[in-house]
Amino acid sequence: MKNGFDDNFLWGGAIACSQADGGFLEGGKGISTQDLRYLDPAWNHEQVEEKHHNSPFSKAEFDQALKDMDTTYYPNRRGIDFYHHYKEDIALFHELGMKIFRTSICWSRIYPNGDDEMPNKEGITYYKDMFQECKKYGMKIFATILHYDIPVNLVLKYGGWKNRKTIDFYVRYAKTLFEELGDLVDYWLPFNEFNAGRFAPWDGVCLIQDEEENMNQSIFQCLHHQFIANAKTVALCHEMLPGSKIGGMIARFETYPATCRPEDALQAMQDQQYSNWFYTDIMARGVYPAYMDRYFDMFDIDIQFEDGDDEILKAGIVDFLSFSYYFSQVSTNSQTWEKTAGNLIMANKNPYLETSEWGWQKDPIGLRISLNQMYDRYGLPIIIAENGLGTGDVLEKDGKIHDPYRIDYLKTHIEQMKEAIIDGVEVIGYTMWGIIDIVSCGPLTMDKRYGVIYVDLDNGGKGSGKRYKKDSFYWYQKCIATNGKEL
Ligand code: BGP
Repeated sequence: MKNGFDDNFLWGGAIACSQADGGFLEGGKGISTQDLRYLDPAWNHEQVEEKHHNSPFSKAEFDQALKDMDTTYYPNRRGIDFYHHYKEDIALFHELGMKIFRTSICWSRIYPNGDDEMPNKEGITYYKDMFQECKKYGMKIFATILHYDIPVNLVLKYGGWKNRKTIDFYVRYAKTLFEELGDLVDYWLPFNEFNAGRFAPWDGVCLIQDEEENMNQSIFQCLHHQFIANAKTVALCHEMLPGSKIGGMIARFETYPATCRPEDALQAMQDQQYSNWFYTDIMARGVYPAYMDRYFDMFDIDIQFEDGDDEILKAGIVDFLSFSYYFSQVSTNSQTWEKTAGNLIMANKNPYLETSEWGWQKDPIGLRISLNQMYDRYGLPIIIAENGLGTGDVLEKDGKIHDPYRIDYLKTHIEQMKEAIIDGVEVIGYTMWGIIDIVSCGPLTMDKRYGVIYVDLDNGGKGSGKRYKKDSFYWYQKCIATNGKEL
């Protein structure tokens, strides 16, 4: 029986380029869809999340965002200026003792418009330099090929993921990465949170909403194109880079029944199928699962396959699975299922769990459940690609940040990860989310900080940009140094 983390367990941290890099339009970069998410001063955080995370852009909003580019503040264009600070930040990751660094590559740095004849050399050089900086310290690289941000031109000119041509542009982009960065990257991840397309249609599938369209049909047709792109990229990686590992990822929504009534247990099972298993079944088994037929009928979804799609999916089985885990949720009762199915279900609060200031319910045991269920289902190695607590933190006058709440969150979740390993689950790595404070994805704010490293920037991008080690930095440093023994 395993008794915890083995010696080559990959302790690390994760960020995403569109939330961290900044360097907007520098180095030959084109405009990406994540550059267009703006903050209207009249909006509160929930409205920002609703407007540009949970729902697609309307055509009018999209045009407006393009028009107002120079007069409105767009947090993702500044990020935390990782683009210019990466040497300093990676030195801090090394000081932490990190074994692996997960970040995403910005498609519009490599192909500024997505359909360019040739790749942008400056973009490739940036990633070579940045990844080599990690290698200097012996860190492995866990590279997300697409973390939501596609070149805006692909949406404007081709309709983005609605158009099968985007599959070809994506696979060509991935091929260029394999050619140029294949000797530096250890773990590849084609898509961040595959199921984001369902619960965050702007982020996940970059969808522009036309009035008359059946949104569910559009979302799942886009997801099908992404499944094909994913499978083709997995097969290409196996062919071009036999020594590398390429995996799949979802946002894991561990879902409990509203009550022990059989109807509610059935509801929770279906929510797990529609929110979680649908996506990993295709990436790990290569076929659409039969239980989705009922779902597609219910929502008038008729996915258009092309000849050969079935074979492509079967040939694109991933080497590992990963997921982001922040909270668990309680399934809605069966009466409201039609409205929430497959969506982020936050309708019912779990009375046994504490809720964070951002409304996410902290459930370390839920992580252990998720790990067991995913490993039992597929038997594939698992990396926890994101886990962390987003909160407001206070920079004290003496430069310290006291974040016992974050230490408690990480400690309890790492303890349960260890229990899962003792349960027999092959967990090979943990890249804590937001290892350094970055712009939060949904609410687009610096008020929801995840890092063990504080960045002195506020929501308007103002501040010194200076980095500070929080109390949790020293805690995580000791956790890594003792390989999870001292928590
Ligand atoms: C996931 C994304 C990350 C990260 C995380 C936390 O969906 O993969 O980009 O942001 O959510 O969410 P938030 O930043 O909205 O708190």
